[in-house]
Amino acid sequence: MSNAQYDPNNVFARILRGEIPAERVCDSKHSFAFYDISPAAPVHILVVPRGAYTDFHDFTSRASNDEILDFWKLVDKISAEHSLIHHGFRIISNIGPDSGQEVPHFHIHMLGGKALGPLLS
Ligand code: DGP
Repeated sequence: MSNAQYDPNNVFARILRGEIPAERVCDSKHSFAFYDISPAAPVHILVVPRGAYTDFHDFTSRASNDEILDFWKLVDKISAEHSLIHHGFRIISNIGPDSGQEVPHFHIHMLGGKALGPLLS
């Protein structure tokens, strides 16, 4: 996906603008983390950049180094503060149509809180 296709009214853009509520986990200068509305594991956190990026490729190719570092540092901070790092956890990002990406604003899923089993089971 290219940024030309970015929909400024996608649900995560609306959460970032405060137009619809979300259960905040934590945030940083360039990134925001909140709980998934339909959790697939006991801990299911979504992390998004504040900037308008459609997916992982769009983010990685267009975001500044500061934004990219801020994003992954926040992921690491959450993994430590939510005890995910001690027992293990999974990071997933759906990218484009074949992945089933529903929300066209780059995000990662942080899943944990139980033994997750094989990825494709
Ligand atoms: P994906 O398929 O990777 O685009 O996953 C989108 C996720 O976003 C999905 O797990 C459900 C979650 N989600 C969708 N709408 C909302 C919402 O309004 N609030 C929150 N917190 N999560 C949402």
